[in-house]
Amino acid sequence: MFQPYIVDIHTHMYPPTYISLLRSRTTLPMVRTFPSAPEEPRLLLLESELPSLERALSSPAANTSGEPLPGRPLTKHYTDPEAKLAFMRQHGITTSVVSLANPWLDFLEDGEEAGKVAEEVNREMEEMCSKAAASQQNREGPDPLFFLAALPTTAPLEAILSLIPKLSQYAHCRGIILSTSGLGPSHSGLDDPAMLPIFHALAAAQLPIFLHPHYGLPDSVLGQNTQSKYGHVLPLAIGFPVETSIALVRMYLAGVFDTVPGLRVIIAHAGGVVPFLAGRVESCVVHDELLTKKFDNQERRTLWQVLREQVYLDAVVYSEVGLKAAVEAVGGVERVMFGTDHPFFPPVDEKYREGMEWESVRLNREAVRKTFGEGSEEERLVLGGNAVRILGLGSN
Ligand code: 5CU
Repeated sequence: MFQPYIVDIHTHMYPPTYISLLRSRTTLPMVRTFPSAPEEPRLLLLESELPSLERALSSPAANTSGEPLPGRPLTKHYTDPEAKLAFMRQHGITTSVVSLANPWLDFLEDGEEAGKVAEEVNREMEEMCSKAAASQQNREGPDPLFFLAALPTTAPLEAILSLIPKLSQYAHCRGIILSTSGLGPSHSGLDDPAMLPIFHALAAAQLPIFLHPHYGLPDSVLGQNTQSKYGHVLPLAIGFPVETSIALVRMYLAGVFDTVPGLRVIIAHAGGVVPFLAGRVESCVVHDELLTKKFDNQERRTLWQVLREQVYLDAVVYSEVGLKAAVEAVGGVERVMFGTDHPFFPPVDEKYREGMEWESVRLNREAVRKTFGEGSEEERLVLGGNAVRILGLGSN
């Protein structure tokens, strides 16, 4: 049977420093328990979870309405490296490139604290990767774990810039994870010119950005109380990928990719809606008075060109239609890499959590198999070959 080398480039954890921080908080993001389930800490991350938090707090004795408790269970998969490695073994994943999960350090208003937490989190990530490598010394091929570092986006610019070159000293760091928020607490976005020195520094250090959503879409679009009516479906399936798509297009329109040609960006969730809508973006640009003046249209690289030259996509889209669009958008299978989004999307039924294949992984793995053909060179590339090449996993 075909046994490919599988690399998971979209997989998260919360290291000890970060979890203690979440446990100490009473506003989002936070870890908290509820009287109806005191033994089950819950992880609360998203704005859309707030109405259900308020309801749970106003009738604390029981969860009488049948509505699930807010957030998601904080399972050991979020915190325990052994659980990550067991999940990998269970799903035939040979190497994982782990990143801090959302909302990273965006919420830390004290920039000095953000800087310290970033250093600790990144150090803990490296320690985890090194320990895993040491425990599997005799294996062939890349180490089991690598990581994408966290940046303290609310810290002063100089502090961020001084941290970036240090990341390359970590043997297992292969890039950074970044939200769409931009610098500071004001959500100025990634098209803010203040981001440019950071993009230059990342390009110089050859550290790609893994661009990941957290903020989604406002209630005016998702509807009030989306959580109690439709659970997490709208924020996660639509809000997240649309958020990332807008961030990428803002970077493109601001000329970030031309200003920093060495910048490389991996877009979560197969590029969101960009593969489907890039043509519409292009059409809007050439019909826009402001933008045609801003770009000299003779010189302008199209969004399609930028996608093919500076952008990679993960394959976390769960369907052949989405995967085919992703491959087309970036100009070939060589720029698409498998991922799972673990530990998010566990099987809902408690009794299936241990030892069973996760439906979320099965769906993604099956989409890759069906799109490229089992045992094909394309499948081999998407499942692992591309990640080893693009992220330099073969050496450390
Ligand atoms: O289930 C969720 O809320 C999430 C999340 O917050 N982040 C993520 O990467 N996937 C799912």
